[in-house]
Amino acid sequence: MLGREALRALKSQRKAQKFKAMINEKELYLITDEKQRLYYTGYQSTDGYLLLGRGFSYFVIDSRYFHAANKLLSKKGVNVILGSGYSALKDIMYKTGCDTLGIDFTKTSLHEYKIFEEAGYKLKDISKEIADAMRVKSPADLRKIKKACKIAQTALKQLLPEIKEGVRERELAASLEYKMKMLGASGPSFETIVAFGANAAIPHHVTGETILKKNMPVLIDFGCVYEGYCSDMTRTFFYGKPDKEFTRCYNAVLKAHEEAAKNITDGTDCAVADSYARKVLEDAGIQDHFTHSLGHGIGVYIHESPALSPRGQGELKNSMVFSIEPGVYFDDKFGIRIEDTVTLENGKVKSFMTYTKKLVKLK
Ligand SMILES: [Mn+2]
Repeated sequence: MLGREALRALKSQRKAQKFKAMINEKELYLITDEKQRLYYTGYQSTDGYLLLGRGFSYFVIDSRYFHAANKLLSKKGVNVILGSGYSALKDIMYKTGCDTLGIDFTKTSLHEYKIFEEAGYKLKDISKEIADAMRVKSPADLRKIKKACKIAQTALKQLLPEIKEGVRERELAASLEYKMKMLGASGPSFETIVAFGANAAIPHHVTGETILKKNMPVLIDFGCVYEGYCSDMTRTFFYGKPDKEFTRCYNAVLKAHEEAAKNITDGTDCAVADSYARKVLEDAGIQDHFTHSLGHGIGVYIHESPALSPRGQGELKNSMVFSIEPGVYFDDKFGIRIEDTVTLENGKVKSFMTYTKKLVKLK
């Protein structure tokens, strides 16, 4: 009987099989990026590379990981080779009669590029193929993302009593990251953003020494990594009593979020998805303050394909995972963003977040 780890690896292997159908004879796709390796093999390592050919695959890994990787992947039909550097790649190219090497140009250094060029291989950029294939998540991927979302939300709830007058942005961020790790995350999925007052008007404010005072918005954008998969979430609280303008803008952003979640379905064009939210903010007369796109894919990377933006390409499909995060920003005043990590299930948006999106006033 297969253990849990082996079953996981088998499922990941199916992804590689699907991907391999696109590969032409004489082509070998090289996957070197750590997160892409994890996505395609289900095996986590800081080194090594995966080679996918038509009907075969190799995983080249050094002695630190060889035994564990071999145990896990060889019974799934992956040829696990002990080695480091690109001499094994050369052997495999020769042995399989391949003359074209598919590499991800966005993940390849000039140094590596020169090595492949000097070896005489025909080179082909496969960055788009890789990113496109990674848009769709397996049930195992979805479970990990769900858990990463659950950890983030639980940590946020635990943080609420600490949002008090006199606290610094930096202190809240550190506490939130500590809580996520205590709850089982390997770490934050990006540097936690805590922004008080006018700092919230900067969409990616650098968390600092600002002290919380009465009547300030508190924007927290954060997430964590669980078994290699990310979560992403933003909530904007108000510490004290918000004025009418803040409340009006908050409700418009909330409505923009809800409209997008309600209307996006299997097959929705990425640019159209963005327009659902933009239209609501237009009706509220604050569309010029929505200065970024509606969302982005989430998986082993915190930001991945597809982009839900006016220039977004492709369609949203079942089992994709992405963020819905409309926001508005008023310089020197305040900013508001409401973000959930969601998936598409049976043509409907299903949020991984259960935490309220309504305006929470803290005191
Ligand atoms: Mn995000």
